[in-house]
Amino acid sequence: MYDLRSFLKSLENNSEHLVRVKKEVAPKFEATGVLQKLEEQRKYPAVLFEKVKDSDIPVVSNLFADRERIAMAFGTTGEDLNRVLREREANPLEPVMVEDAPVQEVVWTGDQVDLTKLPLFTHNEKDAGPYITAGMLVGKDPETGIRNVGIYRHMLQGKNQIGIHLAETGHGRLIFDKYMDRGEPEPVAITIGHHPLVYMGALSFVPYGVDEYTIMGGYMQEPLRLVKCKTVDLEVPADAEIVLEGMIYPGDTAMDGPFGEYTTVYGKVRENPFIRITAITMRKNPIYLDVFSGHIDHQLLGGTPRLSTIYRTVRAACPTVKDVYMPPSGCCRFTCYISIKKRHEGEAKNAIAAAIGADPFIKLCVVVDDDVDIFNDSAVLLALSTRLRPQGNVFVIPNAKTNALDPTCTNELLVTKIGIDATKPLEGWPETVNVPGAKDLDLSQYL
Ligand SMILES: Cc1cc2nc3c(=O)[nH]c(=O)nc-3n(C[C@H](O)[C@H](O)[C@H](O)COP(=O)(O)O)c2cc1C
Ligand SMILES: [Mn+2]
Repeated sequence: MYDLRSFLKSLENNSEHLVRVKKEVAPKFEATGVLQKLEEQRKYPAVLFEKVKDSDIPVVSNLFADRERIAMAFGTTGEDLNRVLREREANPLEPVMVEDAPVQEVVWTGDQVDLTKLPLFTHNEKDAGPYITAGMLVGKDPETGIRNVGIYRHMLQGKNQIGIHLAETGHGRLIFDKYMDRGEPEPVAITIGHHPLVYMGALSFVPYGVDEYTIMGGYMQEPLRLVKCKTVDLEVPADAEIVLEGMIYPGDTAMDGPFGEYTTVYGKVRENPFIRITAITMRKNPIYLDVFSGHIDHQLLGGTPRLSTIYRTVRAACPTVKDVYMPPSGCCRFTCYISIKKRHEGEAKNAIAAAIGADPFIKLCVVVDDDVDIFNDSAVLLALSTRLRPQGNVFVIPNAKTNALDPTCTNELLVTKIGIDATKPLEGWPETVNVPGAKDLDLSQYL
């Protein structure tokens, strides 16, 4: 059975991946200060803050800040993560309903609802206030009844009120617009704290109409356990830590932002809808999960599961694609590296077109040969330095659609995209240096 605490347990006594802070920390800047300091030292453990000021609930953050740790959640290694993701995504499982749910051991409704009792962090200096950053929001298409899950960050706006920013690129926006067009309120529920595979499923880049709960089941290789909500007609993961239930009413808006985004800069203030919280349910001793917004925790969480959809689309254009990666140096969204075993000249360009078509966030797409390690920025830069012949191999798509948060985007949603074919020509290219026998040499015999 998968939940947040079982995963934390698996990391116990592994200080590279989990550290505990016993000293009390302030939820505003002090906890995230610890995370930024670790980041400056190039350390990316999950951090369990045992005591957060003014709350009885401990907080875990930075859970997704390391690709190797995400792979551990899948029971594999970083090297094999993309393959495992793709395989499991292709085998979704329907969730099952249960009656008794740990996440409903405690139920607050009506006047009991008080979000200020939760240890919400204020992350970065210019943030408008505390934000919920690890909430998986479920909604239902009002026409088909099909569920959709995604992560949407929420500004704390009152005891029972949080904001919501629904980007034009997300399915959450499509559902919201359908309710508003009908003039009806939208019921929603937000899950905070669960196993990393459940989060990966929420961020999987599956088409509209695919219920992300089935992808979570695929990732876990067992059905996700769901329970009915207390105040809205929706289902939430039974083994979660905390759930917020609520309604978005037509016309309800409030100012939201600025907020530090995955782009590493602040997103601007917007007039956004808000959610009226009708219930908070939780375990008896819940653990609150936070995502360190604007930092690698946020980037890897969002960027990792997208890679399987990009791969699948690129593979249709170029069957010999080896792998795809969106590195943290591109915020895990804007830059995409693709390695291929080139069979025909021009194939790399088809691969680029497919990747840019698959994911509107990609702005710079580089294709290299299969001997280049795309998980290593330096190796890709070496290929750009030694193999790229820019004439005819760099192309630009002016004014294509992107995500509004891209700091270079104009006119709300337009950005210029660049494709680079850095593969060597099939004929007449010099060989790469190599010392014969070095691969199998046992260094302990010599040093
Ligand atoms: C920590 C985190 C916070 C996010 N916050 C938002 C947000 O506030 N608004 C938004 O539109 N997308 C946000 N996203 C991106 C969406 O979760 C992502 O696009 C997801 O695939 C949407 O799923 P859906 O299209 O099925 O609704 C966030 C992602 C992460 C990892
Ligand atoms: Mn979706």
